[in-house]
Amino acid sequence: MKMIFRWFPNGDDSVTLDQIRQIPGVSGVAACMPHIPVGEVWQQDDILAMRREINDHGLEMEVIESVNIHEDIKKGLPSRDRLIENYITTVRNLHNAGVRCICYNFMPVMDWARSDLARPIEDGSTVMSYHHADLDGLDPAAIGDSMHSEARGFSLPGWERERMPQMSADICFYREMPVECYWDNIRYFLDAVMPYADMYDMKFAIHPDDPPWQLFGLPKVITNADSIRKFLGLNNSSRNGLTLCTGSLGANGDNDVPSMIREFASQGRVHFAHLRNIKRTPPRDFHETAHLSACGDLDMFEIVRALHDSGFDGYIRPDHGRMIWGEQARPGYGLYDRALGVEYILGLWEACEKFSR
Ligand code: CS2
Ligand code: MN
Repeated sequence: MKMIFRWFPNGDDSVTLDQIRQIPGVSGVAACMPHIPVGEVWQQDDILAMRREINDHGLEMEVIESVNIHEDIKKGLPSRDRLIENYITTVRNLHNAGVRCICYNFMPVMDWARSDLARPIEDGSTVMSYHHADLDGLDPAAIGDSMHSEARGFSLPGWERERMPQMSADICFYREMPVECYWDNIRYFLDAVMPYADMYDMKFAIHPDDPPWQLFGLPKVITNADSIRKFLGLNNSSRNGLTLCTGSLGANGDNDVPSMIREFASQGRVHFAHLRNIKRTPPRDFHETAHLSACGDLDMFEIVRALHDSGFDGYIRPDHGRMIWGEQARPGYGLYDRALGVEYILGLWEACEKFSR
């Protein structure tokens, strides 16, 4: 298992590589290139320059989060073949730079959605929260505007400003699409790309939908154990795997996250784990919390133990944290609470290791 930390290059992060290096037990970062428009090739030289910067700070760059999928691929438009070719070129360039694992998602139109990026909780910190009734029925472009106004100037991957004007039209497009067509488009992508994943020994780790239920009438597909089984069955390569995001899947109280980990990690299909905790207000509302089990509804000990018992040897990172101690950072992505999360997870892992001897 390797513990890593998400990091955005080019000054698009309040957290520095020097700070990340000083978090005990962190060996590398999950890096990205959000300044490259989705669908364009990531050039070898740019990737190598980013890797050099990361390596010069004593950290590894084995994971990319994310290489996003162009909307035309998700829609199944004729232009997808050229875009998939670009994707494969990017995979090759990343492989040449030593990258081993790519996190991506197949969420239509947008990445995760929240109604509030800075909701105060009892301890005086702020967290991201989701109130279903506040979001559904609203114009997503207006939601995007309000998210950007709370993002302190940092990028919000999946909510790129240039895509906002197109959002409503895209949503209408998907509402007309039978969900099986959407699955066909996933399969088409996997059939095209997985041979190269095998050739370049690149692990593909799809991130579940966040939240894991329908919003804006969009198809949501990676939401529970059944849908993950279906997804993995589309392509049987062991490199066709998951980013097991506990907060995303755990937002639905019917999802037994430790048992999902036991099933999929023991098959070698979990390549990357995002660990965070949430507090649910059923049926559809939740807010994010500190990582500690006592702070939320997820049992982080059982989650870490399930990974450990399954022989998990992929990457783990803390996911969203609270904003604490007056920090000003990208919502969910401050240094302090995620660093606390790292140490807690590593403590649980060490206990699992020692008890299993
Ligand atoms: C992340 C996702 O910030 C987050 O919630 O877990 O945005 C994740 O990076 C993407 O969905 C992966 O493609
Ligand atoms: Mn996640």
